[in-house]
Amino acid sequence: MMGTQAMEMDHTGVKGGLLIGGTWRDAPRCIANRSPSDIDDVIGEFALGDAADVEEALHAARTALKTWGRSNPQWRADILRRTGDILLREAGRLGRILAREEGKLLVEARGEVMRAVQIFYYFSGECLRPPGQFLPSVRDGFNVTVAREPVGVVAAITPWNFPIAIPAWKTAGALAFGNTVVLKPSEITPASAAIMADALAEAGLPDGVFNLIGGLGADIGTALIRGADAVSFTGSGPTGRIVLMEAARAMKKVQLELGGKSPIVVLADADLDLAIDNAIDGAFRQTGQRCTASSRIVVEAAIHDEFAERMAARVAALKVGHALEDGHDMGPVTTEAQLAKNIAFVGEAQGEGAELLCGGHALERRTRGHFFAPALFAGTDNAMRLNREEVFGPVAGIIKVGDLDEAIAVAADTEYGLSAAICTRNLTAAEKFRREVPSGMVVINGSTSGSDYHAPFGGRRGSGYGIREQGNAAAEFFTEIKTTYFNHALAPLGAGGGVKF
Ligand code: TXE
Repeated sequence: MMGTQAMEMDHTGVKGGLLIGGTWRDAPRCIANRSPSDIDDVIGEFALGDAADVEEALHAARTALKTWGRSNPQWRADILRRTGDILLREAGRLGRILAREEGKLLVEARGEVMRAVQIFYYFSGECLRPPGQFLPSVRDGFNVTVAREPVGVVAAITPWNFPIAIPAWKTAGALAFGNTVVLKPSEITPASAAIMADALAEAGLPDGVFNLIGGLGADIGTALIRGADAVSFTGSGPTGRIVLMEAARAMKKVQLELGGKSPIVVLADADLDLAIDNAIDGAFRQTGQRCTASSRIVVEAAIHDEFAERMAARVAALKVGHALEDGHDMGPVTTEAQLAKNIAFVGEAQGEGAELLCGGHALERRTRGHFFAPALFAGTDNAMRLNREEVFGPVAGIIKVGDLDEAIAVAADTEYGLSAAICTRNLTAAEKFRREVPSGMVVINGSTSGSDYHAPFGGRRGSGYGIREQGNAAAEFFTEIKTTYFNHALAPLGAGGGVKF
């Protein structure tokens, strides 16, 4: 059983290794995990695995599957519950590390840790609730059972924007239904997942059931996908397409959770204060780095000018700064590349004629971090690149529309389909929007972001592929169906006069 290497990682300079078969080990290559609030703050050095490490981790997971896959569900439930307990105990320290490595505010980071705790508790219960069926047979003497078996070894590939919640919901879901896991966290935010690995071990998870391979997707992605039985990926659209093609070639079960260009529609009858709160939450909370971010703000003409003016004043007043310091509304952008991308999108939108109401430039702060003034545009139309491609930063555009029908048409005119919100007091309008918008999730009078862990999460079209994550959808993805015909009466074939088929 491994030690508590990752648990001590809030001290700088501690190395994060690869976890293979219950043992942490070093690798010849490492990457420095630097805080985006202060690039001089090094959280640790993290190992970069290679394809040979992946092969070993897959072998360990396949060996462990023989016992874990048939284990007593109460045992699995106890381990997942204890993992939640340990993460809860570590919540303060883990929240700080998460805030340091990702850059979200401490309050947001603590919220994410608490979500991971809730996910482990939820899936602890799910161990005892795998779906199944007992059917009368159309053939005399037989009965039919439809049982769920683990898929096998699950490859979980996760992004940087939720460094503990996404690894938690993929891992806890997989383990609950008897699968074993090889997790590849984002190389940009590896520390939180390493702490989750330690929590699982402390909770009594047997060696090899959960393995962690840090590394670059381009180096190890293919080996991981080819060697696993199922692949659960969250990340960007382009990488998702690579993962999908690789998984299809090897005929692996695969689910993709990708980006979005989620609209929030504000009708003229909306509670404007609430609508502005929702739009700000959706577009700017967590530095706009959420796949469900509402980056298109679709506003009915009758209230457009008042809405734009009031929202711009609120956005301009948002305080941006170090994730660990009090008094800020927004932390830094997580990577230098993402900061450059945000700035490039702003420049291009201005070039296309959009009106920049506020923000859109890099900010100097006391520390050397990737700080960016949140940007709000008016005068945008849905054909602009700003409104077509995921920025993944605090950059949003207001689109003026004449009425509900036009709002729905604009909301639907995107290659994505993750989340969509409408703010209105009109029940009929809300229901029409709910029915007609082609989106995996719809929110009435709320933010496009934010979700419950016991409900399916995910999108359509360019936003997702395969079975949804979380809630009862998790059982669909993490199990395979086995239909059994049982001739309990030892009846001869054709007994009872039924048709032979
Ligand atoms: O994402 P990637 P990155 C968007 C966002 C961001 C951009 C790039 O716009 O600026 O993507 O971020 C692994 N085979 N989103 O580079 O590449 C990779 O190591 C297998 C939006 O972080 O999609 C990481 O663990 N795996 C998104 C994971 O895939 C590969 C969240 C995600 O990396 C791989 C994240 C390969 N060939 C980024 N190449 C959202 N909408 O939530 C990389 N990876």
